[in-house]
Amino acid sequence: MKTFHNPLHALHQGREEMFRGRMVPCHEVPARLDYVLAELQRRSQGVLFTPEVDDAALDAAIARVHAERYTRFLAGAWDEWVAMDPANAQRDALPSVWPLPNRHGFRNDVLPANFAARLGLFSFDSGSPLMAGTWAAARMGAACAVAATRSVLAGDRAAFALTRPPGHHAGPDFFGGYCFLNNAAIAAQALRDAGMTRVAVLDVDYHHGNGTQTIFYERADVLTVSIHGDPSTEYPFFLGHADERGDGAGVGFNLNLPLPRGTGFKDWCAALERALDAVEAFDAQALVVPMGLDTFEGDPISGFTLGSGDYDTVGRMLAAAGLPTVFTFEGGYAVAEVGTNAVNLLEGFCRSA
Ligand code: SP5
Ligand code: ZN
Repeated sequence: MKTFHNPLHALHQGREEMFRGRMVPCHEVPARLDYVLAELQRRSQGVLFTPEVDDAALDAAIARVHAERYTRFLAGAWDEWVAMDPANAQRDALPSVWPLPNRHGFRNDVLPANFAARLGLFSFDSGSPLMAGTWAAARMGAACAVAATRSVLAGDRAAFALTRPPGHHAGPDFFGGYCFLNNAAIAAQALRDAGMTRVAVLDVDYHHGNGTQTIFYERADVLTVSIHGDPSTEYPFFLGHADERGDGAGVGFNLNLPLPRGTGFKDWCAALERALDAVEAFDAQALVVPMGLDTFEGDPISGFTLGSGDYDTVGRMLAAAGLPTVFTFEGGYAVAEVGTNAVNLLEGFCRSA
């Protein structure tokens, strides 16, 4: 399988995230991707590419999913942060005030002049630091998602976008959950734009793919399915329940399969069977898999108990769907094991594909 990555991912390197009133070291670190690369090379799994970027084509692919005022904000955010106070150059930008438009009637139609206010307007948590290289890294990640999509459109059975920062929590106009651009949604939309009439997204990250759900919630042409920790107790808390089925034309085209913290492989697998049944019933022409490895038993911030060997089975089950498949790299914070787990899944897929 071809893997698309870009060394510029390392420009995004947060120092600390807010957790329970304290700043704690970031979980989403560049070494995660390095471990995956090292394992791909060690096991000679596939071929590595760094995509050449056509700026206009990339910006167009991103604009199909994200609001213009949001990407304009991201592109200039670091300079504005430093302009607020030159001392900010030594600190990552984190939001600390949010408009909560749905619940309290705060307005989100007036763009605040104050940068800290805009940082809150375009985000939903204070765990996703933004720094000088965030936009470049996120943009190159999106380029990898587009390149993986092109390789599948050109006839490859599957391709892997080894993206950092991850993407599935990012919505049309907000970042959060360590995510800035929704690489999986960009891939799904690019597949649609290339003529695939029905595209399915099957999110296997521990956390609900709230950004992807929101992006496609009112559409019948992209089925979104997510298997994740029950949001009653697990991040991102405010979306991901089983009764969210879609809206308008999209009713019936979103499926959430929340599972309790502590779920092991047997029950997780039963959920994957249900997810794959939904993909089959939808008659998808292509599949996008936001591939989080934070379902692993050793993950420091998650609560399922999949073992390293189980990812081989996951890969084989995904391959059995028989669809052209784009993988994007999402969570997985047991850093030393994330390479083994990712490549187990990809190898399992390739052996069965
Ligand atoms: C892509 C992805 O997997 N995003 C997950 C974002 C989760 N963010 C909140 C995690 C808070 C966990 N902090 C635990 C610190 C304990 N030392
Ligand atoms: Zn996750």
